[in-house]
Amino acid sequence: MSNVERNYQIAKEMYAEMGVDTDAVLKKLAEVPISVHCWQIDDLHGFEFPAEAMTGGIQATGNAPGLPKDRDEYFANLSKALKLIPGTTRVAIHSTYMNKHGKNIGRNEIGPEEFVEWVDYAKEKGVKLDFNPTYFSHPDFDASSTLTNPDEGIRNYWIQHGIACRKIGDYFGRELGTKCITNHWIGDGSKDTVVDKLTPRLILKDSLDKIFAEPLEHNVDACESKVFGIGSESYVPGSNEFYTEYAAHTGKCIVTMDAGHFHPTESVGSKFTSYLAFGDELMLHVSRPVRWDSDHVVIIDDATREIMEEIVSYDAYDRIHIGTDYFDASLNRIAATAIGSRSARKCLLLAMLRPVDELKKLEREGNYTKRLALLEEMKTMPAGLVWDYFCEIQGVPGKEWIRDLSTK
Ligand code: RNT
Ligand code: ZN
Repeated sequence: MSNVERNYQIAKEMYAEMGVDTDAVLKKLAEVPISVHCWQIDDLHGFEFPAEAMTGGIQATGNAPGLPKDRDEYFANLSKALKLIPGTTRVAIHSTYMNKHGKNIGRNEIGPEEFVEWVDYAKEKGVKLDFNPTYFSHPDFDASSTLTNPDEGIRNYWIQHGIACRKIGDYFGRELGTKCITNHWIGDGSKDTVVDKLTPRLILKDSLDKIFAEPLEHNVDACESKVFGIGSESYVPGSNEFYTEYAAHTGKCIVTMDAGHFHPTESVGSKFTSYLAFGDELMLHVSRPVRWDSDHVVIIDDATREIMEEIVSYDAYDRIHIGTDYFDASLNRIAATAIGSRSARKCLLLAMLRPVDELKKLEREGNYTKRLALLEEMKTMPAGLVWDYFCEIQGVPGKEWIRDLSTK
């Protein structure tokens, strides 16, 4: 028996005394998918216009060495990161990670051909894919106005991009035997006071109607809200209320909540049940907001723990889809991809290791003192020993991966 397994046996007994079956937890923990974003590996450069600056109110700051110099290095680095992430992993890619095979086509014209390598890669690695249209970082367009652009020609370009992307999502879903979530986020918004906030929202509604017109069997669309971005400090048409209403009224998409896209004191996890109460699904971008930035590497913090606790409390694994989203160029990018994804799953483990039925019972009985006492005692239980064993049985390095980390 390895040390890790022996430690696990001790932890297992301790959790059993608290009414938690750790073997069942480990089984479930391995199954719940986390959709790992592909863009931390290269600061969201992609392969289309890799040298261009990012637009659309987002920014990767930092200058760590190790940016992949070409496609091969990119995939090699992504593979290294995936090897460090235990549990069922999906990969979320952006349309700019396409391969045009030398063709001169715009984002409005892309199709499955530009992504065959990704499907091959996914099959080889045994992962599923999720997708994101890229309504930003385009040298010919100002990303502050895409699906809400008053210019019909420009707006149509982006509508066509949205349509093309969900067909690619449908292709991924068909090829890989699981629905692909295609997440639509636009950086549209305004730096300063807006007098007419309604017109952009009416235009956005119309654009989405056009994008989502055709039903697709293997694709689920999601719309990601945001409260503000760089250059869109005063107004963002694609707010949480807007997409929530759009999803509820049309049934054409689900809502994506990015943990960094709300007011600093709002907690994302506490919102889920309002959607679950109506039978709605949600997509998540697990991220970490710090001051103005919504995209620091995920860590084990209260906000992420609450997100996972809310999923576990209602067994909402099939209704709330977990994905990560951050880009920090100041760190070793392979490690950053692994750290955030591991921490997201560690938070899921911490949530699963709570005696949820007992806590709910105490709550029903109005025994709030015992509820609080139990919640607090659970926080110092040996979850790390369960995590180490999880990594071992998943064939993924535990803490020892840190030893091999050379780059700053
Ligand atoms: C931006 C959104 C969006 C992007 C990715 C790259 O604020 O969070 O999800 O981070 O599409
Ligand atoms: Zn996001």
